[in-house]
Formats: sequence, C-alpha cells, structure tokens
Amino acid sequence: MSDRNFQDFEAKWQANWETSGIYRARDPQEAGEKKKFYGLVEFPYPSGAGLHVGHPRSYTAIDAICRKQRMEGKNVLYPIGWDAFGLPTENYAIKHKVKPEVATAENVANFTRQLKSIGFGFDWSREINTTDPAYYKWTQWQFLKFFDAWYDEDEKRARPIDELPIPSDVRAMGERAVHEYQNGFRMAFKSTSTINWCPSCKIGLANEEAVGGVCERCGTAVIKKEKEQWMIRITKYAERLLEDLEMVDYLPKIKTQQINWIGKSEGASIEFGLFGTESEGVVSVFTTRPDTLFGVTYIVFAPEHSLVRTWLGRELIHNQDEVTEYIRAAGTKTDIERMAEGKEKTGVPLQGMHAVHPVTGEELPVWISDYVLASYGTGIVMAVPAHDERDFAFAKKFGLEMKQVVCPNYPEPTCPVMEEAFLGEGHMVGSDFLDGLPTWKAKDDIISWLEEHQKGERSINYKLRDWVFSRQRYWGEPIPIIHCDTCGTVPVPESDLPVTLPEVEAYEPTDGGESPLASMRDWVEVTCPDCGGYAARETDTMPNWAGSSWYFLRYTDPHNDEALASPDKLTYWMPVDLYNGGMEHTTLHLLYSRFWYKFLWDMGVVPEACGPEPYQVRRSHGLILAEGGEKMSKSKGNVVNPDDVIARYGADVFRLYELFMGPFDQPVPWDTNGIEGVKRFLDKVWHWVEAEPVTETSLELEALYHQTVKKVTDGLEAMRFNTAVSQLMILTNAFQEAGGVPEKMREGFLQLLAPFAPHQTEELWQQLGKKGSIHISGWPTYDESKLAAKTFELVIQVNGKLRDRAEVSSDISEEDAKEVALASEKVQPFIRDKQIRKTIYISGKLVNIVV
Ligand code: ANZ
Ligand code: ZN
Repeated sequence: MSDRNFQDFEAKWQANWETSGIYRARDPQEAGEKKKFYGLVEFPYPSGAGLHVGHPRSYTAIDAICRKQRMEGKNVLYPIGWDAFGLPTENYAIKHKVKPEVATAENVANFTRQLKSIGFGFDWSREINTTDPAYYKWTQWQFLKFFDAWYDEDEKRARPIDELPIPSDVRAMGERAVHEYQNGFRMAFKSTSTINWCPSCKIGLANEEAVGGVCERCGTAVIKKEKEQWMIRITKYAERLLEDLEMVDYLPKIKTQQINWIGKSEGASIEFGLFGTESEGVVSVFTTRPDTLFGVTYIVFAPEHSLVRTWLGRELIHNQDEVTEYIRAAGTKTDIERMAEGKEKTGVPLQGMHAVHPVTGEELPVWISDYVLASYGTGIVMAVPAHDERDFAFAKKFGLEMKQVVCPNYPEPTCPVMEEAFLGEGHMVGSDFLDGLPTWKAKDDIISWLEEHQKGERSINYKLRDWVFSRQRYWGEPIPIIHCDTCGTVPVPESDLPVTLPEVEAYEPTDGGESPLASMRDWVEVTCPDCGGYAARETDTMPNWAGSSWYFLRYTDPHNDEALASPDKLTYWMPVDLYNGGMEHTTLHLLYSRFWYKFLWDMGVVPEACGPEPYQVRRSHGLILAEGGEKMSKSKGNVVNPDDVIARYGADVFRLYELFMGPFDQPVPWDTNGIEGVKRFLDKVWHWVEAEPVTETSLELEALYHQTVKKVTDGLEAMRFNTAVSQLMILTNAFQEAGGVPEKMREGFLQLLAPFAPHQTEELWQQLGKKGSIHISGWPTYDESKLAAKTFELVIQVNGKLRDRAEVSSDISEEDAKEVALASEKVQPFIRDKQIRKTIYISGKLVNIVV
C-alpha cells in the first residue's frame, strides 16, 4: 500500500483528460440520443490579481453537478471564458504604460493556469474572450440589430425598423425625414440626457452603477451631467421581464431583486392646469394614490425639470435668482441623498405660477424641491401632505395647507387630529363624490371620473430606466456607427464588422469627456457607407455589460464566423439548465442578459423553440470570507490564494473543502483547520480503497451505503454539497470500522466521490483495473428497500425450539423472513428429511418452523 501523494497523479490526470477530451461537449449531430445538460458559471473578469478562493466556489459546485450529469450519461456543456473589457485593465494600462490587450493576455494566461490546476471539467475548446475581435464582431452586429429595430406595442415584441409604419406626411418629406422619424423609435438610440457622471473615472454611469450616489468602481461621489449618449430601450420589456419570472426557477431573493429593480407601480396620471404670467398649459403627475386627489394642496416639480428651465428662459418666474440658485445646488446632490428619509426638506416656490386642481378648479401653489426626482414618473408630484410623509414634512416646514381626506376610523364622524401623515387605507372624507368610499373603491371611481373628463387615466410606472449604453473610454467594443452630415447616423455595413480598436498613444479620456478614440483622426475619419461623403466614426464604446449579455449563446457555437451561433446549436443547448454566480450580479447582469436574449428571440436570431427565457434555473453562492469572518481584500492582506492551497494540499482537497465548508448559499469564513480535516478524509479514502476489500458486509453497512447514494445524488441536485460530503465521510468511517470496503461498494463509493475529488478517484479507479475514465463510468443507484438502517435479531425456531438467530432488516417481508430461516445452516439438520407442516412468522420477532 502507498501513501496518498497528490503530486503523483493530479497533474497526470489533468493532462490525460485534456488529450482524451472527456469533457468536450458534443455538437447536436454527434450527441445522438443523449440528453443535454448546460451548466453555466459567470465567466470571470481576468484581473491582474489572479484567482481568489471565492471564484472557485461557484466553479467547483457547478463542476460537481456537471460531473454527475455526465456520469449519468448526459451530453454536458460546461464552458468558460473571459469577460475582459473594462476599466480595471484600462486603468492598469494607463498606470503601467502597457497595452490593455497585452495586460489582458497575461491575466488570461494566469487565470487559465490557475483554473486548470484545479481540474475543472470545462470544455476548453469553447473558451471565449469578449475582447477578441472575432467575438466582439458579434456584439457589434447585435448592437446594429438593436439599432435596426423598434418595439411594436400592439404585438408586444421588437420588429425590424423597416416594418415601422411611416405617416404619409413624413414619407412625403423624403428619405432623410423618414430616417429621422425612425430614429425616434429605434431600440438603440442617441439622446441627450442628464446622466450620472463619475468625475474620477470620467465616464457616465447607469443609475444602477451609481447606487448610493457613488461610482460603483471607484467610490467617488457621482455628479449630474448633460451628455449625449447611446441608450437601449430596455423599458419596453419591463412588463415581460416581470411576467416571465413565473416561468423560471430562481432563488426567491433573486426574483425579488428583479421585481424591485423593475419597480412596477400602479396608479394614475392626472392632469393639472398651469397658469403663469402670459402662459398656460397642462402638466401631468404620476400618483399611486389617485384616491387622495381632493387632499392635494400644492404641486412640486423636480428642480431640473425642463419646463422650469423653459420658464426661467422666458423670465416667467418672479424669484428667478432664488430658483436658479436652488437648481444649481440640487445638481450637486445624489438621488439617494435627495430621497433620504428624515432629511430636512428644502425647496422654493415658483412665484408667478400656479396650478389648477382638475376637479375643484382650486388654485394651488407650485414649488420646486429636490425630493422630487426628474427621472421618475413625470418629474412632478401632486402633494398630499396629510397622507404622504415627505409632503407632510415639506408642508410643515413651509407652512403649506394640509387636507385630510382618508379617515382611519370611519364611520366615526370625526377623524383624529393628525400628528403625522396617515399612510394607510380607510374611508374618504372631504372628497366630494368620493365621500364615504373605501380607499380601493375611491381609486377606481376617481380614475373613471378622470378618464371620462379626459383629465387623467389609469397608469403604470416602472422604476426601470433605459439602459445607458455609451462609455467615453477606450477598452470596450467600438459602437459601429458612422455619423454623416448628409445621411445622419449610418450603421457600419455588416461586411465591415468588426470595427476594431485602433492602437492609441494614450488611454485617458479627453478633458472634454470624449473617448480617447476621438483624438485618432485616421480612425475617426471615414467615408460614409451610404453617400461616400466625408463622415466620422462614433467614438463611444459599449459598457462592460455588453459582452456578458449574450456570452452563453456563443458557447453553443464559439467558432462560427457566419452567425453569432447556428440556430441548430442554439435550439439544442438553450435554455441554460443551471446558472450560478454571485449575488452581486443577480440584479443587473441578470436583467440585461434576460432582456438582450428576449430581444434576439423577438428578432428570430434566437429560434422560437429556445423559449423566451435564457436561464431555467438561477442560483447564487455565499461569499467566502477571510479567516476572521471579514471580507477578503487586498488592502487587508487577508486574501487566500488558491495557488498556495493547491501547492500544499492539492486540488482535490481544495475542491472538497470549498464544497464542505458550509451551506452553499451562505457566506463562510475560510478555515485552515477545516482544510486539514478534509485532507485526512481523503487520506483515509486512499488507504481503505487500496486495502484488501472485505467480503462480509452487515445489513447496517449496506443500508448506510444505499443511504449515501441517495444523499449524494439528492444533495448534488439540491446543491446541498456539504451534507453530501459529510455523508461520504460517515460512510468512510463505517468502512474503517468494518476493517475494509466491501468489494461490491468499492466502485459505487468512488463514483459518488468522483464529482468532488476527480483526480484521486480517477487514480484509484485505474488501480482497481478499470478501463476508461471514472468520469464517464456511470452513476450508482440505490435500492429503496435497503435504505432502512434498522435491523433486528430474528429468532429462528424449529418446533418452538431456538436453533439460530439472524440479523435482518426491520422492514423485512414475511416471505423473506421465512426464506432466511429456511436457509439457515443451523436449521438445516432439523428439517432436512422432514415435511414442513407450517411456518409461523411473528413480525419483528421470530419464525417458527413446524415439522
Ligand atoms: C400623491 C400621493 C398621495 C402619493 C399619497 C403618495 C401618497 P412609488 O410607489 O415609488 O411608485 N412621486 C411620483 N413621482 C415622483 C418623483 N418624480 N419623485 C418623487 N416622488 C414621486 O411612488 C409613487 C408616489 O411617489 C406618487 O404617489 C407620488 O406621490 C410620488 F397619499 O402622489 B404620490
Ligand atoms: Zn452619407
């Protein structure tokens, strides 16, 4: 017998698997009748820091599940690649004067070495890299699909832009007019908007990248800036992104995140008249409480509302200076600061303006305040201080009127005097024709009234905003658009894709906030593909989210240069059966990629048969923390490097420990003692599998074995890896007690352990003289009837006299019990030449053979 020495076999098997190609996913025509299983992990950003012990938690878990699926005979796709565009590499390039593609290649090489040293069953032949022109050609091609599409609200799907109905007066004005008209509908469009701007990274951020009012990447406070940006109309898909959550199996907390981010509110939009010096008009507000309409005492605009700017421009506001100063100050605050509860309210009245109540015709003061956001609803609020906390605080501070209209203790004739806003439901008072109605009914009735009088309508609002799709940075996919003075925005012809990144001298954005590409005259200046005249390339690049929005499609057909993937392969592999990744990506990446996929599905790029959702199941793992329970970070110096762990313990110990350390969905601290325990377990396995097998087995051991098959099988399906591993440990201890592994359990035991410790089990499998890899050898099954661990001592009598005892399973059948009795060697002499008159069985106790 030998010592377990991982250096002797881990690298050896890694090399062997690479040559034998056992982890290669078969294309549909090669796969025959085999069922497919597509397991996906979020592909990593190849950072300069290398792999962290947190990354492999997800990869090891899905690897184990894919290994079991493969052993069960499925055609498994378990791919890996690199999400390699992005700021860290670009910042590194700026600092160290290295080309981003060089830094990326180095990081990828290092990550690859690390991942291979862990022995994952990735199909490396399908490796992709978002910064590879052969890949981003298709990202650009898909951008042009968005550009060439509009959303048909009636059919509730995206359609090609040439199917957009053009009004005859527009058509009469000629091609350019048609083009301009289409531009108003395209799924990808350019628009000037106030964006979140990070002054340090010099890039525009989507709301979701500026959560908490700080830049997601560098933590700098975000300011507002006007910028022309490419946008994608994800908002058109809000309802579908919400509804279709019913079709998928995501962790409940992940569904909640999706639902909250989409942020659907139902209510009404209501029109208020506006009067000022030489001006009148109507504006609409969005409210979730139309029932409180009679309680409105003033109207509030967001400070940056465009109407306010127009009025200032036309000098319609009497306190012009005060208002201008207020708007300026509000621009320096983040949305989060502005909306914070309990914050002292600020605002100024728009003197010279007043609003008109749509039902009573009453005149109402008009204010601006930063508690109203320009980007939500219509950017205007009808204030009901008696029933809304923020309005209450505001009215109190500025001495504005309050009108109670919802009464909590109806039918008492008087409402209690209010110390604070009453937010709940009740019955209407002081509300004309709504008086006495419960809240829900008042909502319905007022909406009907408004619709009848054309002063409002039922309305739904979403918090979801359109997707800011521009970056003024270098290291991203160039947006494949050409600007021509004559023809407008012209897509780069498909035959000219990819538009590759040129070599530049400097990667910093220009001071004007333009991409460094803008200073590359040779690259920027082109001839217009339509008219052949002078034209200029778009210099913005795409956000990081682009490449990761469709990578799972590319894995199905990674080398295709005619299409992003062939319809056959997409039909075979999609949807993804199991997708795992960090909780930090369960809001945005998940939403963006679901949206992107739905769009491709609408456009027929993804075949109908694939279904409308890309991921059937989505799970997420808990973080691995540092030994003391803190987050691992470079600055704290508490990062565990997998290289060190593997050099010391080998890959199998590392993998097994990652799955054993705690419940998969919970955060767990790294623990050196824990890893030692796992090492001892694998040593023990080595010893007992190599030892002479035992021939005898007890019923208890047999039951334990069958229980283990069941627990490991179920545990891998339900992602209860830690309990599966501990069950394997219990079984190993039982082998030790029995003095060896029973021959008939040896193979099955190794197979159960194979998804967790692929190297050692492969080595022992070969030592047992098996042909072929354990990883495609089959998956053990269990016998339901043998699961019962309990046994009892069956008393065996002949003519009422004790002749033998036998240990049997407590749920043994009468027939089996009798058979055990008759087969007993000690009983044989007493019954040999006799005639058996009857056999009596007393359940759980004895068999009496009467001769
Ligand atoms: C009147 C009212 C009365 C309101 C009442 C609430 C309670 P959710 O649920 O988040 O969608 N609101 C509308 N637009 C806003 C904006 N741009 N900035 C800040 N607040 C805005 O919130 C909808 C409610 O938030 C709306 O309903 C409006 O106040 C406010 F007893 O209208 B409500
Ligand atoms: Zn042109």
